[in-house]
Order: sequence, then C-alpha cells, then structure tokens
Amino acid sequence: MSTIDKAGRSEHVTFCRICEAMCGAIAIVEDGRIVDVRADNDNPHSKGFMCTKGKAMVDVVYDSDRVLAPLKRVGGPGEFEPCSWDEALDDIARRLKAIVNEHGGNSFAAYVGNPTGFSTAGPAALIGLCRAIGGAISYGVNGEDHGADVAALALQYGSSGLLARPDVWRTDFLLMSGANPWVSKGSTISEPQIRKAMRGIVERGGRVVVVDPRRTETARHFEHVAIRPGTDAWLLLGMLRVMVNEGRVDSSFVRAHVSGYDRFVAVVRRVELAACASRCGVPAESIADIARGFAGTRSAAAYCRIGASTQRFGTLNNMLINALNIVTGNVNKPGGSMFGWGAIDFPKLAKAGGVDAYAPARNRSGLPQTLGTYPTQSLWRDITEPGPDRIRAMCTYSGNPVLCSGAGGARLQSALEQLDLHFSLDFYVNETNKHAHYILPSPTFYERQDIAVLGMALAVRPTIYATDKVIEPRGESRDEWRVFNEIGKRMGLGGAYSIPLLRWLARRGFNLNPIKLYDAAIRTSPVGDLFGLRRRGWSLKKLRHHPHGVALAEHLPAQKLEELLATPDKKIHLGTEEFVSEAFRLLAHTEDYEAYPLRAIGLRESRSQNSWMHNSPRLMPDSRRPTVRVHPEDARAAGVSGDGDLIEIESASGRITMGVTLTEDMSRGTVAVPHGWGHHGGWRRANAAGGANFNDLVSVEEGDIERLAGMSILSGIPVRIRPAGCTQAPADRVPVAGS
Ligand SMILES: Nc1nc2c(c(=O)[nH]1)N[C@H]1C(S)=C(S)[C@@H](COP(=O)(O)OP(=O)(O)OC[C@H]3O[C@@H](n4cnc5c(=O)[nH]c(N)nc54)[C@H](O)[C@@H]3O)O[C@H]1N2
Ligand SMILES: Nc1nc2c(c(=O)[nH]1)N[C@H]1C(S)=C(S)[C@@H](COP(=O)(O)OP(=O)(O)OC[C@H]3O[C@@H](n4cnc5c(=O)[nH]c(N)nc54)[C@H](O)[C@@H]3O)O[C@H]1N2
Ligand code: SF4
Ligand SMILES: [Mo]
Repeated sequence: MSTIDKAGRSEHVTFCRICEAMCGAIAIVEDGRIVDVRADNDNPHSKGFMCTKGKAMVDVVYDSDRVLAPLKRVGGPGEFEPCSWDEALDDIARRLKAIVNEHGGNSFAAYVGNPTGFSTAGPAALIGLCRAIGGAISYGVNGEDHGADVAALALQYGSSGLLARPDVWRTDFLLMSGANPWVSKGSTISEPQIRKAMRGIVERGGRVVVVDPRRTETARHFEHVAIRPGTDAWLLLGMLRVMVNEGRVDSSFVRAHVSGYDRFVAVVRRVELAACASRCGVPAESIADIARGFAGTRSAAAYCRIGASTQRFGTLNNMLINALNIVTGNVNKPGGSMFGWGAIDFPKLAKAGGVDAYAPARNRSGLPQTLGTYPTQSLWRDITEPGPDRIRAMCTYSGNPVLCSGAGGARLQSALEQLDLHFSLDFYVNETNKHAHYILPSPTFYERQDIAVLGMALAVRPTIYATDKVIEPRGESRDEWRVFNEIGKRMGLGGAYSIPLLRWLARRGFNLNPIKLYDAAIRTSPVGDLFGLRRRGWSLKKLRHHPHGVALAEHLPAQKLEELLATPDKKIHLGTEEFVSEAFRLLAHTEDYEAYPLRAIGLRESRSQNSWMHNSPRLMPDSRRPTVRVHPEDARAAGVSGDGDLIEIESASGRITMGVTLTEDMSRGTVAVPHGWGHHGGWRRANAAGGANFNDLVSVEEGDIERLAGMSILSGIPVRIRPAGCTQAPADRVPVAGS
C-alpha cells in the first residue's frame, strides 16, 4: 500500500528481510527511487523497532557495484561480460539438461544461502526445479547454523518443524546460551522487541542468565556466566545433575509426556558436579544456583543458539537445553518453551516437504540432511571426489559458502572451478559466484513481493503480514521464481514445480506464482479463511486491506501436546540412542591446551550481516576494519602490544592475519573472530576492508565434524596467537583456569 504526500513522495508499507526479526518498515519513494526508510510504528510485530541495516539496505539497492545485467564468465574467476537473459537461460538449460541426462539428478546441487530464508517465491521455485529434475540435492547453511537445533527437535519431539522458542514476555527465568540478541536481534525467535521483553523479565523480579565466553552486548545487562568455549554440555549436565539429585523435576509432566526418562537419568548420574565445574570453568555453586533458580520458578525457559550449536557437541547441547525445559515441565507452557501457532503451520509444511525427520538422507560424504539441506562443509569433496553422484552442476542462490561454509571454504574455491556448470542468483559478484559461469541479477527485497513466513513461524506474539514490491526491479534483474521456472521450461520440464499438475499446467501457459502456495497454506491454517468457509479468516487478498499487518493473539497459546508431538508414541524422547552415545562421547573427550592454549569463538557485529552488507558506506565507513577481540593479558602473554596491531591466529588447520582489539570483555583464554571477512569479490568497499576468513581456521577432518547434524565446529577452536610477521613459536603459553 502506498500514500502520496504533498511533495509527491510516496510512502510504502513494507518490511525488512535481512534477519529473523523481519521488522516493519516504511519506504519513502521519490521518482521511482527509494530515498529513505524508517521504522513502521503500526506494524504489530516490530512496533516501531528497526535497526541500521534495514535503512542501509538502500545503499545495496543503489550500489554501483551491484550486478544489474546477466553476466557470463569469459576468463578467470571474476572475469565476466554482460550477456542477454536469453543467451544465459538457453545455455544454462541446455548444459544442465545434458549433465543430468548423462549423470543423473544427483549431479546437480543447489546451495541456498541465508537470505533465501526471508524470500517466499524464489526458494519454493528452486525446490520445484530440483524436484522436477529428480534427485537434485541441496546444500545450505544448516551445517553452520540450525542443523544441531533441528536435529535435536526431530530426535526429541519427532519433527524438525517443531521450532521451540522461549516465551520471553511471560517467563520468570530465561537461560540464554550462545546467543547475543542485542546484536543478532534474535534467532529461531522472531521478536524485534526482544530487548524490552528481556528487560521485563528482570523488572518483574525474574532472572536472565546469559552463558557466553564473552561479556557480550546482551550479557552486560544481565547475570553473565563466562563459560569456557566448547564446554556447554558440561554446564547443562551439571544443572540436570543438581535437579535430578535434589528431586527438582516435574514428575507429573515427565510421567505424562516423556519416554526414556530412566535411561536419561542414568546418564546424568554418571557426571559429577565437580567434574562439570572444572570442565566448563563455572564454579559448582553457580551451576547449582542456576539449576535451583531455573527449577524453582513458576515458569522458566532455556534457549541456545549459534555459540552453543557450532560446537563439537552441538546437537547434544541442544538436546540438553530442551531437556532442561522438559524435566522441569516447561514445554508448551506460558513462560516456558513454546511451539509456533498462527498463520504458518511450520511442522505441517516441513512434513509436507518430507524434511521433518532426523537425517532422512545422507549425502555422498555420509553427512546427514537436516531440514532439507546438507552441510556445506563437504561440498568441495562432493564436487571433486570421483565416483557416483559426483556434483557436476551447481546453482548458488543468495549465498557465499567460500566465506561462510564453515570448514573447507578455501578448498571449495578450487573445487568450484571443476564444475561443468555453475550459475548463481545474486546482486553482487561475491567470493563464491566469481567462480560461476553465469550470474543472474536478482531484485533486492525492496523490489519483491513477500509474505513474512519466517517471522510469522518464529514469533512469540503471533502476527500476519505481507508486502508488495516497493519499486520495480532495477536494471535487468528478474524475480527469482521466474528465473528458475524459465530454466525448468527451457529444459523441457514444463516449469519449476514440485507438483506434477503444476508442471502440466505450466506447459499449457499457466505459470503459478509459488507465493500462491503459501497463500493456500495461510488460508488452510487455524486462522485462515478456509477458502471462504471461515468469514473472519485470513488470506493474502484480505491482508491487502491491512498493509501494516495484524496481531492474531497477544501470546502463543499452549496447545494439545499429544497432538503437537510427532513421535510415533506421542511422547517426548529423552533417552534416545543418539543422546546416550553423544553423552558418552563427551565423557571420553579430552581437550589439550598445550600446543594451542587459546580457544577461538565467533563474533557478530551490528553493522555486518554474515559476509555481505560490507559494501554499504553507512555500515562500512572507510575507517572500519574487522578485528579479533583478545583479552589484554592474553595479548601481553603472546607478545602482542596494542590495539590495532596485526596478529596471526593459528590453528592446526590454518592461519589468518587480522587486526586486534584488546578488551576485558573476553574471558581469559578466548579470542573472538568475526566471520565473513577477507573479501575478494566484486564489492570494492568490502574488498578494501581487509580482514580474513575465519573459516580457514576450521578443520575439515572427519573427526572434527559434529556427529549428529554434521555441523562445522566454529566455537572452541584450539588456536594460538602471535604478532603478525613473527615466525617463532609463541613465547608464552596462556594458562587456562581449571584445565
Ligand atoms: N565462522 C563462522 N562461519 C559462519 C557463521 C559463524 O557464526 N561463524 N555463521 C553461519 C551462519 S549462521 C550462516 S546463516 C551462514 C551464512 O552463509 P551464506 O548464506 O552462504 O552467506 P551470506 O553472507 O549470508 O550470503 C549472502 C549472499 O546473498 C546475497 N543476497 C542477499 N540478499 C539476496 C536476495 O534477496 N536475493 C539474492 N539472489 N541474493 C541475495 C548477497 O549479495 C550475498 O552474496 O554463515 C555461516 N558461517
Ligand atoms: N548484526 C547481525 N545480525 C545477525 C547476523 C549478522 O551476521 N549480523 N546473522 C544472523 C544469523 S545468520 C544468525 S544465525 C543469527 C545468530 O544469532 P545469535 O546466535 O544470537 O548471534 P551470535 O552473535 O552468533 O551469538 C553467538 C554467541 O555465542 C557465543 N559463544 C561462542 N562460543 C560459545 C560457547 O562455546 N559457549 C557459549 N555458551 N557461547 C558461545 C558468542 O560469544 C556469541 O555471543 O544472527 C542473525 N543476526
Ligand atoms: S533487526 Fe533485522 S529485520 Fe529488523 S531492520 Fe534490522 S536487519 Fe532488518
Ligand atoms: Mo544463520
């Protein structure tokens, strides 16, 4: 919807699609050009919140480095010339058809990057193209992001679609581990007002405990527990040991809803609180205090994200976080850990897509599929290693795995050069698609129609909202679903649809916009109009009269747990084989601090979004450089003298050089390295920022891959540091307390 003011400027109600908060926005347009963006006070989801990135996106829309015409590779990596859409699409379709005809569907792989999570029609069409080809497989960011989380949900609740999130507005105790919502704005929870919600817990007399090796922007406001990197499972087992020992469990909930409890307890009883304390670096009294506080309140919610998931025991961590909610009866309860409700029934969508089970398939490297995609860290091997199902053709869709795929980014660069066909949909030449044969220009989200699917699926205050495009796609950029559909058509498949009937219709000239499939999902949801049967229900058409969106309920309702759970016996599974074997693996695992005395962890910053938005002058002033955060004592011990010095960070797998920022926010023995830097793509400002690729430090060895979800290990990487250019072994070893 738009309104026009006296100066001829129009205001368009829309929303930002950079992160999971999905904030409502007003875009101001003059002569077909966005001149400003401000927060939408009337959007019931974000209620006037918006961060700098949503506005800085205007820099991306009008970036002179943006790709605005199809590009064809004419030389080495990054050497492109513009070509026509017809030339690009015909050649891609012809080559892709020949490759899958000769080598089978599995020789084609798609890589779907993080921004696809905020787009509606394009990703659905890519899935459609893969299904139409038959056998095509997808890689995605789950191996560095959601894999451990959704694997745990499938193993314990029976479906990866049962996305659990803390009921932050009503809880009395929030345990938050490995997450920094002050910067990230929340993940696996869509709540733009999360700061207010978290402050409210304390104002109501409750507690918020933030577990993080760094005193983060979030931790600063609450009780901070400075855990040793990579050891969360010990802290969580310690808490569970206290609860079990002291009988602080909700026995009636456990009796009614849990299977495998005795087996679970038998494992918990194998760990001693003192051992937990010495392994995770948190005093036994603190662990007991948090456990008693958590179990002793009316409602409590445990939640973890990236820092806890990207560990050697990432899935175990997620299972233990869920276990805290489960044994205390805080599942599906106001103030506890809640499941989604509203216009998007995510478990139903995940089931319909056949992606809800734990590891329903494995790729040629043996890594498990989670929520539909394989971990990207094996992509380089799956392209290069001879044998059946070797990947020969690829589509990279809004992603940059060379900088972001956890392990193997450097190997991926050379592997990509071996592909017979690689095409990418993006609006930049990035470090990955510079190796492609074609780059097909995409509209930014301000140039695209969308439904806020992820925001609606992950909300704690159910809302419904959608947007039309604000401006026409710039240059020759084309809606992504049309591009995939056109490739399917030119391959002789009819179109890019999973459903054969839709391909049949496409052959006859009827090309359904996949956004209509989401409209159908909304219409058949508990709040949908059931195609006219429920007068007060919602549809995309009706939503047009409510451009700011609509609040569907004040809070998530508690639902019938037996109906929600997707396990065959309708119970929550606590004592699974996977849990027991991971717990025993943890007990047997030892850490060596001799050669590599420090531990590297990740770092997200407000003015950065993974590996992109680094070309925006608003976010990247000339003076800004990515830096590694180090405690001053650790720096001194390594001979690093001051802020801004270049240092080398070395792991057993690689070495990178970056500037350093000294800060006592770091706990001793830990260094924090931002990811997504070290650019050499078509984005000049980003290239000039320097820095290096964190993931060069990450091991690609089989034994260093998280076992249940195939996650890359990005938290707790053994490293040492020294001044850059220094060739000697580090002079000093930094003692790690308690190890
Ligand atoms: N060391 C380390 N590595 C990590 C992480 C970490 O914490 N530490 N985090 C991991 C996580 S959680 C994630 S999600 C991944 C992210 O990994 P990726 O998704 O592979 O990387 P991004 O930087 O998000 O890639 C964004 C690309 O998409 C393009 N793009 C943006 N919007 C659109 C759009 O609307 N359409 C199209 N066609 N293109 C678009 C951008 O131009 C850019 O080229 O990184 C992972 N890697
Ligand atoms: N500004 C900005 N916002 C973003 C993004 C971005 O790049 N920039 N990325 C988006 C994406 S793709 C995602 S997935 C989300 C992620 O959302 P979050 O998970 O909330 O964000 P992170 O900053 O990665 O938080 C991880 C935290 O884990 C801590 N940590 C590291 N190692 C350990 C450990 O061993 N144990 C514990 N307990 N903590 C540890 C880190 O210090 C860090 O504070 O953010 C999203 N939002
Ligand atoms: S918090 Fe996320 S969705 Fe909201 S404006 Fe910032 S980047 Fe966009
Ligand atoms: Mo992510």
